[in-house]
Amino acid sequence: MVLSTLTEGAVRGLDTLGTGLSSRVFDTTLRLGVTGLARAGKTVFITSLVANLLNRGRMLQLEAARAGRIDSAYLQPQPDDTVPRFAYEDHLASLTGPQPHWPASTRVVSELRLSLTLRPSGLLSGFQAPRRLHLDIVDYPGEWLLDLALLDKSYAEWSAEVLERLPARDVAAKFLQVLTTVAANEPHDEPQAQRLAAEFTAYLNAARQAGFYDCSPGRFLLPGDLEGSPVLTFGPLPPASAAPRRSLWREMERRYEAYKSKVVQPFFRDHFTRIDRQVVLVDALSAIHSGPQAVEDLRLAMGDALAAFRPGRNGFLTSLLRGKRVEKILFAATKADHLHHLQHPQMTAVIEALTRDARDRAQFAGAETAALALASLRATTEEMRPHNGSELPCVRGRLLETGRQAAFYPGALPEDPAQLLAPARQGATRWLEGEYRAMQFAPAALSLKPGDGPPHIRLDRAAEFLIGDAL
Ligand SMILES: Nc1nc2c(ncn2[C@@H]2O[C@H](COP(=O)(O)OP(=O)(O)OP(=O)(O)O)[C@@H](O)[C@H]2O)c(=O)[nH]1
Ligand SMILES: [Mg+2]
Repeated sequence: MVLSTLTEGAVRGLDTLGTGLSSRVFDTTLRLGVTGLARAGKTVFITSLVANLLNRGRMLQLEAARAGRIDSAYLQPQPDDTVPRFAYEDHLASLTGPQPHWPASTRVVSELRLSLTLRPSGLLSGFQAPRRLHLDIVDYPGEWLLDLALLDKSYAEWSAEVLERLPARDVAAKFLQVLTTVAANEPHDEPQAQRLAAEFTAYLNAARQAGFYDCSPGRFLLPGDLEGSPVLTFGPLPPASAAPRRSLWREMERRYEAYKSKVVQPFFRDHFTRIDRQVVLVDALSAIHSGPQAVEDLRLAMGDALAAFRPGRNGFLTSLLRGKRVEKILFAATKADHLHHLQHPQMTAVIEALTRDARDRAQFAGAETAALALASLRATTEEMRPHNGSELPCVRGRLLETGRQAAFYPGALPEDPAQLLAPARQGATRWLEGEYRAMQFAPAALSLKPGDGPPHIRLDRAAEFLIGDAL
């Protein structure tokens, strides 16, 4: 029975399903982590997934929904009292309200519990009690995974690595200039520390804007309620082997260590190690649009972030996990509604290639993995448009900037993703073969039939892979 694969199984006597009979309901809990780098599409994914599990009319590829095994679905108070609740109702209202708009960027980890009551199936179903699955969905920034690597690095090592990257980046010029004015061996002076940290944070944000993904420490970009606190008030300094006590260098080193023990370790202990299933969202199209360097950067960042899923390398994580591991990982290229479905296979090939190294390693660690292209909320329709005697597969939607309807062709994605990834690895600065355009669409105004969730592409397949075996 499926129960054996789940993490927590409990049998509780409950009066449910409105039968008036005191049925014994099997309760199981599954924790689904949803992550991805900034703007990858986490919030829209969770909102649409929950809306489509509550109203399952568009979830035909989710076998349990198609077969009618899901009796009911409802939101419940989550088990963790100190984690902010995922603002499902607000996000859904922005996406499906009378003036639909994308939800605001989110800055913290958040959580939501969706409970599903399930009808027993199979030969003995008449004798079996109904089951209930609590799906705890946890939204956390992918940047926080990158911080795992810090646990193995001393302040001097981390500083050296960061400083080595900077001279090649225009966005680092101001920080490097400030660095020349800082006396690392002099006694620590708080205004100086703050200036250094502020410039370093500004650099990280600018780097992120410019399409670089290796922007760690992750909490500098998403400080939440730690903003301004000493654990986020440090920056890299060149080596100072004989830095005296109470010097700026020593204080920066102390804060870096505090960041590791007070920010990074608690995240892995309290959130990461409890995840059973994981979806990693990737906005591959935006990276392709930004150019080869962004694609290569994305590939490297994915590799680093996913190192967390093969914990053997990291002593701290191994000891926390004690043999437990994530059972399934789905890599999903988001916003597939920017492409006509004729181009979806190419998009899937790109996401497979981008995450191949990481997937091979995660598989090695025992997790089942899959990759697909999806749109959490479909904002476009498809159309073929004549072009130079042939037909171009386009998508049509309302442009975010102007509000006008427009048809859009993003460019021909190659059949072989190596045509994108190889030049990116070799350091090309622009695509030779083709041009890729990106366009932002606004969510479309919807009139949903009763029983239907918001329109999507392959969200049901994603759900089938992630939780289908538990339903
Ligand atoms: N067309 C389309 N655009 C999408 C879809 N999902 C996300 N987007 C776009 O991507 C942007 C980011 O989506 P979010 O869900 O807010 O991404 P996030 O990962 O939660 O972002 P942060 O909270 O800032 O890290 C949205 O504002 C939309 O512009 C989709 O299914 N279709
Ligand atoms: Mg978000």
